[in-house]
Amino acid sequence: MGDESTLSMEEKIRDSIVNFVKNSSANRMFHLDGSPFYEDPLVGFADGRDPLFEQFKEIIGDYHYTPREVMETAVQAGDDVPNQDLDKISVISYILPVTAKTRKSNRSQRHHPSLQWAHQRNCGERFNDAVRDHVAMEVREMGYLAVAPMRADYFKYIMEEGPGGDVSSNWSERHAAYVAGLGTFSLNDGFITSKGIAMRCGNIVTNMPLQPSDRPYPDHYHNCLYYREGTCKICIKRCPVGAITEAGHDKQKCRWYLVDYLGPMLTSRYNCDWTTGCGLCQTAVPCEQSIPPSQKT
Ligand code: B12
Ligand code: SF4
Ligand code: SF4
Repeated sequence: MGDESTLSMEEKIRDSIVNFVKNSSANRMFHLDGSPFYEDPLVGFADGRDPLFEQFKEIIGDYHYTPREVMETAVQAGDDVPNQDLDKISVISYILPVTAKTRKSNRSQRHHPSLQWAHQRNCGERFNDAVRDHVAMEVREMGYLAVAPMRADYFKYIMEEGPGGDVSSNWSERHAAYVAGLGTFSLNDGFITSKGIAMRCGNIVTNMPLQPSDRPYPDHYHNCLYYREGTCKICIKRCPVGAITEAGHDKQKCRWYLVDYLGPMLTSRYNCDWTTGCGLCQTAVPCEQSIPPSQKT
């Protein structure tokens, strides 16, 4: 971190996110031992007019917002910041890596998440909301529009009925993280970053001009060993309900297990009413904490 006056906008934003995650008293497992939910974040920037955002209307669905639509909605809503110019649009993207302690606690699990993982999924996501709000507020204080799409009242989940129906949303934070060069997707659908797959993430869309980060990966599956070299597939064995196969991730099966089965089950096991995930495909796998090295000898 450098002298505040000589820092670029990108460095200021990166420092602000890193410092907030490092120092916030909300980044604490307050129901357990008070240790952090997340380690030092990764931060990247995307050009909001990158053609990939338009392609996501095909890849994800026409309901998926582009950064331009996010900004236009903010202007139409009468946002009163001084700079309403939409010539430049940027997406700030960050990754919150789950701590080594929580990851370790989930590695030996076979059916349901550890208490630490469940706490991280539920209350850690409330901290993630605080990060989204903090960054949006800082950028607005610098005089620019700033919206965290997941905090907007129009954010919604898309649930298609029936077998094979898609489970999606109108703003995918991982797709924006891909455009910002922070990682790639994988066989189990999880997003693998340089700090691994065990993470949560967030985005803020702004009209502040920011230099886009490099996208170092040749395709959107590169960090997964199965897609890169046909090896691994360890996440298939980790999934307790068979939601992962060589054909990919069955979101309906996964969602049923996480929401309909684990929700009530954890209430009786851990005496809490948390929204949870099992995260077994994110732990005890070669991509848990880094981009996995080749398994070919
Ligand atoms: C709906 C949702 C779910 C659904 C569906 C997940 C899904 N894959 O979409 C269910 C309930 C199953 C779910 C489960 C979990 N979730 Co969830 N979920 C979301 C949510 C709210 C929206 C996801 C979304 O919009 N998906 C859109 C669809 C289209 O994405 P997709 O199908 O995976 O995308 C594929 C295609 O687009 C394809 N693709 C095809 N062509 C191309 C071309 C290009 C160029 C690109 C880039 C991609 C691409 O690549 C992708 C992978 O195959 C996000 C938060 C958010 N707003 O982003 C969190 C989020 C994805 N979940 C997260 C987590 C942590 C989990 C769980 C681990 C639960 C837990 N905490 O323990 C499990 C993991 C399941 C898994 N193996 O992925 C994290 C991501 C963690 C990670 N490493 O990826 C997110 C981002 C929450 C957050 N803010 O941090 N989740
Ligand atoms: S466990 Fe292996 S196959 Fe599964 S997502 Fe990670 S690298 Fe890919
Ligand atoms: S989150 Fe759990 S149920 Fe869903 S795919 Fe991963 S291991 Fe399977």
